[in-house]
Parts: sequence; C-alpha cells; structure tokens
Amino acid sequence: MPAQRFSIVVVGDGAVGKSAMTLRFLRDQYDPTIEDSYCKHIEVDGQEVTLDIIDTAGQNEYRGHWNDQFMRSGDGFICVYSITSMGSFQELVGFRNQIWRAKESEYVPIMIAGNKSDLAGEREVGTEVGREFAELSNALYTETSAKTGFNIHEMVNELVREIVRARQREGLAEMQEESHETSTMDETVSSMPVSVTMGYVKSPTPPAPLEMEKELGGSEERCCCTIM
Ligand SMILES: Nc1nc2c(ncn2[C@@H]2O[C@H](COP(=O)(O)OP(=O)(O)O)[C@@H](O)[C@H]2O)c(=O)[nH]1
Ligand SMILES: [Mg+2]
Repeated sequence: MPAQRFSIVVVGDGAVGKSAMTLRFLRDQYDPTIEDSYCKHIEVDGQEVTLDIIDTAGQNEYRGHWNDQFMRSGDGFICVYSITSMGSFQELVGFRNQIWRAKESEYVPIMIAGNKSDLAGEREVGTEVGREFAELSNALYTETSAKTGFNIHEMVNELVREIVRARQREGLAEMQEESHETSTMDETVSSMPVSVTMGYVKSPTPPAPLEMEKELGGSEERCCCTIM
C-alpha cells in the first residue's frame, strides 16, 4: 500500500510545550524556541505514514473565521495543556469547539495531551480530570513530557491509528450511501474487510449527539485511550 499522508495540527495555550513536543517527536531534540510546520515519515503497525505536523504559534493567532479554514485542513489534532497550569487546561474547551466547528463534527481524531508530566510536584490538573474532558470530547488522552520524551512517540502513533479508523468509518459511510439504492446494507458490510466492519460497529454514522450519548452511558470504546 502507498504511504498515507496525514496532517496533524498542534494547538494549545502559549508555553504549554507545543514546540518542544513537536521537536521531540521529529528529531528527539528539546529546543522549544523553534516554531514551524514539519514533515516526517513513520511506520505505524507496518504501514508507512507521512505526517505534516503544524505547530501553531499561540491561541490568538488561531482563533476566528480564518482559522476555521486552517483547522479544516487537519486530519488529526493534538490539544496540549500543561499539567502545571489549570488555565491552559481550561483553554482547551475553546480549541476543541473550534476544531468541531471547523470540521462540522463532534467526532474528530483529537488527542488531549497533558504535557510537562515530569513536573509532578507542580501539578494543577489531575489525570482523571484530563481523562474526563477527553471522554466528553470523544478524544484520546495521554500525559507527556517533551522534556524527557515520555509518551511523545506513543501519542502520535495512537493519533495516527485514530485517524485511520476515522477514515475507514467515513469510507464505509460513503459506500453505504452509494450502495443504498442498489444493494442492502448487509451486503455492503459483509463485503468490507473485517477491520472496516469493526470500525463501523464501534462508531455508527451519523453519530449520536453528545448529550444523548452521555444519557446512554456512552458508546466510548474508541474514545478514551491512555498511553502510559
Ligand atoms: N519541565 C518541562 N518543561 C517543558 C516541557 N515542554 C516544554 N517545556 C518548557 O515550557 C516552555 C514553553 O515551551 P514551548 O515549547 O515553547 O511552548 P509552546 O508555546 O506551547 O510552543 C519552555 O521553557 C520549555 O522548556 C516539558 O515537558 N517539561
Ligand atoms: Mg511554540
């Protein structure tokens, strides 16, 4: 299979470690002064993937209508806060809503990342609080340290897997729409590879509204994944 190409946008409050994290992933270096967009080839589960990583330069530059267009180009998002800053965590609601609005969906591959996990003594945001927010956001969750490299590569790998799953679900939904007039849904599903069928089972399309899902207790198999 040819390499798939995905765009990952890194958002979050200033000074949470977006640039440090990006650089750690790209080069296993730690120099947080650099800001830009980068490209890296990796292999995830035996599949070659090319990633465009866009390290955004701060909340103010990325808000508003123009930003919606920018956000739309992202296939996956890393929403970063610092575990040492409750304020940076609270900022994530705005970033998440902006992503949902831009993508016109509440089911977007998002990784919520509590960075600076090496500063445990200065922690302001508990792991459970972060995880809960991720669940409510239909997102993955992890804690990382750009400084030590803790969970950085694992985080990106998990996000790539989630992007692949989302693509499979979209592909199946399109196939169902196309085949609606000519064949039954059962025939369509049984003709798909097993992994795609599973993707459909886990996350029906169109998705239920968030409130409804909470009432139902959530169908969150895919929603929360801790990499530790
Ligand atoms: N202790 C610690 N400091 C970090 C970590 N990540 C970033 N920093 C520091 O946090 C500050 C802001 O980092 P930067 O990557 O520029 O944040 P950005 O504004 O989100 O891009 C810098 O002083 C970094 O050295 C981390 O994981 N642990
Ligand atoms: Mg930066």
